[in-house]
Amino acid sequence: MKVISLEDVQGTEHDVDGGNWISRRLILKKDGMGYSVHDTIIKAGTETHIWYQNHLESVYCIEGEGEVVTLKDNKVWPIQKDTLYALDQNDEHLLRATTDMRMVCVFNPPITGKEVHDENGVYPVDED
Ligand code: 9YT
Repeated sequence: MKVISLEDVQGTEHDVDGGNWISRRLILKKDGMGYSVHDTIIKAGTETHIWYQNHLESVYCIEGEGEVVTLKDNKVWPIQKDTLYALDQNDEHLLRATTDMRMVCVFNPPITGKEVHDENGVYPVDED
């Protein structure tokens, strides 16, 4: 068994600043769990275009509020503390943070740890 605290990750290469967000990667591909788990802060007032074409992601908001817009239908999904959204269709979306939002994110397949979004809001496929 392992126990990992946020403090263990802060200030390491697995504490990644993506511009609109900061992602602290707690569990990664190297841990062999089949998914990764991140504690992510989305910065207040930001809008981020995201399209994880190679990953499924669940996002559980534990602090703050904002909204997600799914781009295939322009639907607006309010997100607040204690709400989870699941991108089960690899949904292209905009994430807007009204306040700072703290999110627990789970990715399948797991990311390796250092990824930041490319210009299309995508993480690359892991070739291994
Ligand atoms: C909620 C979301 O997708 N934010 C972007 C960062 C990503 N979750 C990550 O790498 O932790």
